[in-house]
Amino acid sequence: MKKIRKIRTIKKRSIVAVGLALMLLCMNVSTTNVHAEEVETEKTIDSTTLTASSVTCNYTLTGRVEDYTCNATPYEMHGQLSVSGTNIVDQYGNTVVLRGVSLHGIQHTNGSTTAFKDYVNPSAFQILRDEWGVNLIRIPVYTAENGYCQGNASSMDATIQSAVDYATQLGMYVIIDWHILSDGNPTTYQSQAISFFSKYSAMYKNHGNVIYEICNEPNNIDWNTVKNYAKTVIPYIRANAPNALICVGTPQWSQRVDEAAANPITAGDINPSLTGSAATVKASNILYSIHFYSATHYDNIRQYVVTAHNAGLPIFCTEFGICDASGNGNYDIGNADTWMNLFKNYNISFACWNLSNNNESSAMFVRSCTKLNGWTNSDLNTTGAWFINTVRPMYQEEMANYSSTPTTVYDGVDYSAVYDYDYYVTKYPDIKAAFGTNHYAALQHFLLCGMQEGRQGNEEFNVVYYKNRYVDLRNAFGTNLKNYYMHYVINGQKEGRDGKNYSSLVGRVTTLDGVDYSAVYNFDYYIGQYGDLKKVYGNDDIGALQHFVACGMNEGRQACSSFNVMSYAYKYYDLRAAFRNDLRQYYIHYIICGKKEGRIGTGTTTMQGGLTTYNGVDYSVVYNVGYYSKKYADLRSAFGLDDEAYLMHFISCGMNEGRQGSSKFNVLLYKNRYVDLQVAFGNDLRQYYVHYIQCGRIEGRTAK
Ligand code: IDC
Repeated sequence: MKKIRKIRTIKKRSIVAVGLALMLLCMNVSTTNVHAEEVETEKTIDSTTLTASSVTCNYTLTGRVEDYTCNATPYEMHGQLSVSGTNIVDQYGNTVVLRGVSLHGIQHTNGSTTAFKDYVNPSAFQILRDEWGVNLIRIPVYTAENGYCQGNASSMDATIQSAVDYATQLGMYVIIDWHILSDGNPTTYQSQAISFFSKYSAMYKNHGNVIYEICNEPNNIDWNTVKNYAKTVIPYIRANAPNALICVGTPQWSQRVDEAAANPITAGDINPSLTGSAATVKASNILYSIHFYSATHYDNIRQYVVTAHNAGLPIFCTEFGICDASGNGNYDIGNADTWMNLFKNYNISFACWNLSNNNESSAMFVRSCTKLNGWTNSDLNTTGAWFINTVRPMYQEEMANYSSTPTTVYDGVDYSAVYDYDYYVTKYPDIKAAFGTNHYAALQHFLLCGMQEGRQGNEEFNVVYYKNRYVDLRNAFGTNLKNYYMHYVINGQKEGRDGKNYSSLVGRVTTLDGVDYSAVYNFDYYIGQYGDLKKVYGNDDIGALQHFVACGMNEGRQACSSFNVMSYAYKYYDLRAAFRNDLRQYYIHYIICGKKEGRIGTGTTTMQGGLTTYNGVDYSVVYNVGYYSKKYADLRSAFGLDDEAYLMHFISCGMNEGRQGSSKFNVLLYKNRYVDLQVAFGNDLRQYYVHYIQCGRIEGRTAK
């Protein structure tokens, strides 16, 4: 009672004195979320601490993702991480400090409005990344407290997987934290831990951004027990993810890194088949957890870190708070800053507890804020404001260093064979104007746009020359310029090719989209044949072939001396029956089968074979398509290669009009020659044809 009154008094004064942040702090003091005996006493709030904790965020948050652009994601900058000495280093060997936010328990809620798993959403993560400066998300998978080993595995699985997906899409690192706590002995749920880490390391074996934390806070248990647990569990992770970072908790709620340093996990512990010195070296890519809560943990705990660091132990602060160890109560900002300075000196990565609106000091948002993203300043609790003030300058410094550092490497590929920053920005003033001295952004422009546009990235490599020079590449890549650059970077340079001055074409392209047209197509023949094409494609074999494929074949253009589409169609009635006037198909047929079958592509000038029977009547004694089509140009232009259309025409009109369908039958001769027929048929010409087919020919009459 007394205490509460005291707080209220302070609150009144403080609203005037220090404003909103303090008020928010005071709203938190009535909660009693205490989990660890060591902190039971840490619940009073005195005025000194209150004054020290009044933090306002130094940045104006908009919470709008579109206001921020991250010109390189954390993973693009660093890729797969590893441990070197006491440091985490990136794929280029540079030291990296991860700046993380820990979610609250993903099975927990704040008791009314908010389920903590709902902070797992892409906008939230993107704001953390771009506006706050965070590059790491920690996902606490509580084992107990109705957690993973107490009936909630499947819904927690869904949250873990979404969180990893979003983090991966945003290029952020992510810790999967097996959050033992009330179950202080990690072996309590050891078999569940084995299945859990087997499953997730298999699922994420290709995710260089996933970090495994195998036990949050061992407590009331000695290091040997923890170490034995680690020796048992880690091989299951290593079987799938041989290089992933792994964090191991230490005794006393992850404070006794000194005990781990005295007896660290060795390579032989993880892989018993090793012997000699190979077995006794420290196991690779393993870090040990230090946790602190700054209103509880002071120099004596820091000393454990100093001791362990001096002994060469890689340390990761996978969780900390700036209040007391209950997650609530007092803040000690000054001591939190002292801890952060130590971390800065030792390059220790960290994750701050916790991203929620829970009713406690360690929550980053005020209780009344139910937003799951889009936060602005008034949504921040003291922890949130302090955290942003702390990490955002680190982020800004990292980005500034990163973007001003000359680089030719992007996503693990070195583009120096085709790209040089100075050359690129000097040659293209628009790029200089847009990106200034941001080396990363200029390189990214080259990769995302410049190559497609055929921009030159260094003195030695000119993509047009490279393309002109190598017909095998033109056959493979066509007009996709980016592929030529990539080819040179990955293979071409090694093969001794070069991109120097070749202004005229070497060789001739015959392949487009994987189809080789050489059976029907030759560049020089094609442009030689057609003046219109020569003008446009004189020095562009890909363009000419594209024209041939898109138009030339449909138009029946001839593109080599050994294949003329009309000759081919005239010669083969089986093909005409199948393709009729679809000229393109005759070319394709010849490419795919005709040539192999020994069919002939030139030399035929009239249609061979063809359809002569309709409705059971055989017209062949008075009609064949070769004769009929050759004789009548009007029909040729109407029917082209359509045998059926000619025959239909002959039957329905041609005979009436007295058209001649065969050299063997001239209807006028027939009529004039036989008076009996004239008497019978008069001027009905059709009847003479029918008569000849049915009787006349058999009777030995003639009509030629
Ligand atoms: C606390 C939460 C609190 C919750 C409690 C039990 O802040 O809301 O009721 O856990 O689930 C840790 C633990 C971490 C604690 C945190 C603060 O890893 O789970 O969260 N803390 O007590 N170690 C030291 C402090």
